[in-house]
Amino acid sequence: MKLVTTSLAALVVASGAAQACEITLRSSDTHPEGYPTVVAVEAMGEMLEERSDGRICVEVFHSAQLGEEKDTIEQTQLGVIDLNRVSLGPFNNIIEETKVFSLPYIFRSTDHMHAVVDGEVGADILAEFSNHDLVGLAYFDGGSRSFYNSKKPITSVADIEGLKFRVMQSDVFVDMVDALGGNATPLPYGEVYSSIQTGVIDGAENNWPSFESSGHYEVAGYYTLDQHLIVPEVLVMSKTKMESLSAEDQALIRQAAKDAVPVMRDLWAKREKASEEKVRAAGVEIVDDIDKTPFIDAMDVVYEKHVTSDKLKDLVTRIRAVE
Ligand code: GTR
Repeated sequence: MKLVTTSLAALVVASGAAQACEITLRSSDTHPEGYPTVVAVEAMGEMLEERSDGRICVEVFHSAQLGEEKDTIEQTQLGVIDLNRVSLGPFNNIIEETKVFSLPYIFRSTDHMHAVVDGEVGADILAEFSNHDLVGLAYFDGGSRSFYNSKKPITSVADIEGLKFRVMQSDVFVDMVDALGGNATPLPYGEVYSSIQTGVIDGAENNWPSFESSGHYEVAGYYTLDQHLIVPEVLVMSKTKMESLSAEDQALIRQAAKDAVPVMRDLWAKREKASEEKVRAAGVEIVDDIDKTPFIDAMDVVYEKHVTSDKLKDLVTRIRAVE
């Protein structure tokens, strides 16, 4: 009996080895292991592996192992990286249409953002990636972003005056901080912690999970929930890589990416709460009763500067019309 069990186990191992991945998609993420975006792409990989009988696998390189977002986007366009989970922000200077999702206060809530990205506008913007050597596969959550800094609690727009904030590498965000009276410094995510620590910048802006997982809360003890941005994130694929695969495999990848979205949303909601608890417990001073109206009003200049073409104007109108 023992013999049979052993040989069965050996058979399972052997067949596992025989079905080694024929295609391994290398995927980039700036976030650490266990972060919702990382886990969601791993979940997508598990679905793909199962549905392709072990032929297609995904290997997630977390913690910016493959580089900072701006560089990994270029590498994905070149086909050096196969999959990339990134914020839409760093795409703004490359794919104009993505700007509309990076406009301050464009989304009324996370539910509104979900309704937009899950609908026609979301599909239209995802389709734009194919004009830039990429395939847009799915939208992930990026929560709402707010300002944090090492100097003082921000209780009104006036408090932002003269403070230096890191922003993602997009002109929209530079203009957003300028419009509030602050100074914007576009920097890669990985440089934010040390830049705050050494006083090169006073702060940055992000959502609860990023503020927490990056450790920025350790060096920036004031967080004001002005929620100026809800920027969706995207999972993109190299177009060259996608087109090198059979139609069946392409469909499997698209479907697995879609199926990873609810997994992601569930993980995100849980992590937002856990990160908030951790940051509050660490003693960060949180301003959560800020009057957002003056912040919203100050953004008119950002819209005037960036929403100039009929195409973008139309997209903004369509986003606002979504219930
Ligand atoms: C995070 C986002 C990352 C990255 C980062 C940043 O919220 O998930 O993709 O864009 O912000 O500020 O650079």
